[in-house]
Amino acid sequence: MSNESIRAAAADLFPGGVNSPVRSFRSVGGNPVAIARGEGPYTFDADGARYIDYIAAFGPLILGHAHPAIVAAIQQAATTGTAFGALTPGEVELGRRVVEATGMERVRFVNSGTEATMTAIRLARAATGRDIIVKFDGCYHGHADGLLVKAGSGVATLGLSDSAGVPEAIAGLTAVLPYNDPVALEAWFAAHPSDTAAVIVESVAANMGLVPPTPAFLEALQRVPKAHGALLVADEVITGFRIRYGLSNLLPGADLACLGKIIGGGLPVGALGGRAEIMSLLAPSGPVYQAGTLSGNPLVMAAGVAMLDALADGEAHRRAEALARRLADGLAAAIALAEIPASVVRLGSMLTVFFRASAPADYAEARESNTAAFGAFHRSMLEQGIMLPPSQFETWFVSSSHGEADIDATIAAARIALAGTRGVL
Ligand code: KE4
Repeated sequence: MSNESIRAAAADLFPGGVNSPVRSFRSVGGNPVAIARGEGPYTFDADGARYIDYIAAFGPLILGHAHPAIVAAIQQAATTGTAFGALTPGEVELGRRVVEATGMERVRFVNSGTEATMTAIRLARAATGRDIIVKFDGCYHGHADGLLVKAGSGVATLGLSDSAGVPEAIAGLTAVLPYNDPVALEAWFAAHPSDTAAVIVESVAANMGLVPPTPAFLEALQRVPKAHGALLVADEVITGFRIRYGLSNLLPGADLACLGKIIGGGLPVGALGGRAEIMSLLAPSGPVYQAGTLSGNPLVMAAGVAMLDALADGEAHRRAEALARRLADGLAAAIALAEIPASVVRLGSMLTVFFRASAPADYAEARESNTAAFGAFHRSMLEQGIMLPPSQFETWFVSSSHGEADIDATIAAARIALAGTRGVL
């Protein structure tokens, strides 16, 4: 099948022709390609075209595509069965590694980041006896109803539904504050000192493009909720095991942390964990119900163990970060040479090119980016064999499987693609 025939068939099967909206390429224009296979830093579409890939399945593939150790682990696990609906050795193997790497006292495996954050919020509400949740504008925590909420009219007001089908009654239990604004967080708790169950935040915002937290914001996140009896939930679905082996260490004071992506080696996974006194509230040890047919699935656990064992010595992180630094530096030089109003933000092996003269500090500034220019840039890069995440508000991921030649080819392609954006600046 070709890209075109797969797109045509998919249009008759799936809403918008995809199984996750961002894959539609709607925000960058052009037609989505169908990826038939991946190998190391490369993906190959149904027409056989090769791309240097920076989507990395939106984060899990820090070792690159089809890593031999992960493929072998999945193949081996599959020979003994694919699911049992019972406790399995693989859960203990991955659970032990996650607990040792993160300092969590207890962990619960689920099947997606959405399930992890949804459960963490339910747990926080049970632990505090409170209903209100605080999130931050531009942060994404999956598609649970209470998290599809946009900022209300004022900073200290409750949120409004950000998706059809989410009742205002549910959205009204979530407040949305500006990211990187410790004063707004202080103001929220001054106005609502005792009715907030939890604050949930991406340890590094990567869903408005990459917008790192300021030290003042990190300090307020770990002080203010706690001072008012609320829990802090660190969403490390992207950053967990991405920046280092374990949690990012940016929010060591978090009461709960959510994981996903990397710990499943590219298979469907999520996890939440924290102190035993909180986690013990989860069924069957406590009154907070949560369940999952395929939670702790043996193939996922095997892939996760292979992934974490390959990351444990830190070498893959060091290599991916060095390559990302080379890429970010090259892109910044190309932007300066082209005199284009764009900026590069990098943290570890993650980066974003914002079509905005300076790096944004929050979502309001990120939204000032020229998305038409990003679309032109994305299409040109795709034509030159470089696969970028199809949105200005996503993050690029560099893997340990990329090579310097791939990075240099990407920078060369960017020089051409940047020149092509002049028509839409
Ligand atoms: P999933 O339910 O998609 O496994 O995870 C939700 C989630 C939770 N927390 C963070 C910080 C996340 O970034 C995500 C999901 N990330 C997006 C891309 N930024 C997934 C891609 C998609 O939606 O197709």
